[in-house]
Amino acid sequence: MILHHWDTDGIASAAIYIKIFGEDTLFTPTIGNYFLSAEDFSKVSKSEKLVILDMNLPDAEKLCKHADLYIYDHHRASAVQCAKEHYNPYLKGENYPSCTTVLKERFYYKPDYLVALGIVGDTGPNARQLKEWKIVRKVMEESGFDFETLTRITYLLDSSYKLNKRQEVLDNVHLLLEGMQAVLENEQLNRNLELLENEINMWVNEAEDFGSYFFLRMQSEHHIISTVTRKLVWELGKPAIVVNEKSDRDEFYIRSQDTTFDTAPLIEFAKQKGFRAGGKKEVMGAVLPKGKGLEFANAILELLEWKNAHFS
Ligand SMILES: [Mn+2]
Repeated sequence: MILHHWDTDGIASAAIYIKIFGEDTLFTPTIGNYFLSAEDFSKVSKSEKLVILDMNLPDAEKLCKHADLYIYDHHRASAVQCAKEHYNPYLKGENYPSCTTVLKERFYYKPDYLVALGIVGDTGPNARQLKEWKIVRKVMEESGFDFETLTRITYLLDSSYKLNKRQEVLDNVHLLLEGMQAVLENEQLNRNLELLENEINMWVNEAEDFGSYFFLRMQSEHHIISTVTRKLVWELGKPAIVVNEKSDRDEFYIRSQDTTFDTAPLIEFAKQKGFRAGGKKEVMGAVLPKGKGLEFANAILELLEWKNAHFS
């Protein structure tokens, strides 16, 4: 079984793995959960061999009792000792832009559109600054698609998880294996995107400018907090803090383009408070109990010493 992240990098990683090793059962956790629910755990633990792509699951150790575990990832993680293989350059202190570049290195996979889309999906316009940009550039030259079109493909693939369509996420792996044109022409994904773009733009427009950063308090049942935060940072060029108040939980997101910014102490802080939190150097997401979002945002602001502002 292949367990993969629900985003473009996770979908492209699963596609690469299938291309190398052949067909396998696909699984993605309940969307929004960066861990396995009891139900997910029981489904996953029935397989003999489990390959985890582009996810750092906190309960990975527990899976070793049930399955041979192989992990390929690029998120912040600590070594899972019981795994047959845990290949994550982060364990050696190296940041890789995508899981697809991890698979490329580990299996000597020839860089193609799958590797490129993983990079574009996870890094967006920052891809141009990476040493891996040459992979993306080559795909652009050979396909005739410009960067905007590659970005659109990642948005189309990501539209499924954002609208909470779990089966569609899995279906997208084989759709992507048909090629980039097949994704661009897929009617369902295009309908998804139109719906999402309207909602995301609405929230981005409601963000409050606090001078050195943006703050947004939003209410959406869709998985769009990370997109909204990225859009604020990438299009308006300032760090952003976003709180999303859902029916059953609050979500928190912070992102900055400042190269000196590191979320490590923030993640530590959130975990000490008993919340699920994770991310990369420039971004942190946390899931909070319902009604705790604003309080947490204020605590983070104090920790960062950005300004004396108080969200209310
Ligand atoms: Mn990734």
